[in-house]
Amino acid sequence: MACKRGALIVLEGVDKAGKTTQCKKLVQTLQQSGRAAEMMRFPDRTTTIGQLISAYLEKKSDLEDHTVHLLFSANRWELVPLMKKKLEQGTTLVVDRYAFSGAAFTSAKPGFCLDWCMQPDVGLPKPDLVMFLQLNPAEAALRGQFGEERYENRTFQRTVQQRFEELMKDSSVNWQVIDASQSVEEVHRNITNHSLNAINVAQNQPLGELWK
Ligand code: 2DT
Ligand code: MG
Repeated sequence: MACKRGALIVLEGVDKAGKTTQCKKLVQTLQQSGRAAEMMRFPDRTTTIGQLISAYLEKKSDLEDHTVHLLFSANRWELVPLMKKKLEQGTTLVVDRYAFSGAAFTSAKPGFCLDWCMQPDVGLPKPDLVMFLQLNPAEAALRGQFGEERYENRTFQRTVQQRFEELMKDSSVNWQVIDASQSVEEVHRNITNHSLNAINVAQNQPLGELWK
């Protein structure tokens, strides 16, 4: 019998919501329970395309806005063969940001509509679960200053939040909103519960195509 596929689980949210911390904790918990699980993150700054994106985010280079948007998308597509292979082998993938960040961040720039921003990612492997770590701007501010990278400022993040809210209206995606203002352990418990459920459902279903 072919082995059951892993689930594609994505964590999204504005900066400071705790995505990276929670992704790591989730992978650890899944592994400790005997499940195959690995973390991925987008952008993946290790590839050739990822290095272009990284230099842009660090403000070491400037790229035209449409161009960098397409690079972020290409950075996901270049990892698709690997993602599919791992999922088929039964490994659950826990992903820090995905196409939703892609559409939310670029469409927060003047002159971009959400629909145009979504198009390059249409047909990517569809997440079985997308958890949005919800944190209001006041609470995010309590977690300290933003860093020095591009996009790390309060006005831009507010617009990004609004774009995420638009994306969450799409009921073809399994969105779960997680209250990220709770303690790290409480958030982790919540995320683990949703994930175990998604893993159970996904193993009997084919992998879907995003926004298609
Ligand atoms: P971190 O490495 O701290 O997550 O920051 N972004 C991300 C986009 O603009 N488009 C995308 O497709 C993705 C995945 C969000 C990465 C920054 O890059 C932004 C913050
Ligand atoms: Mg960041």
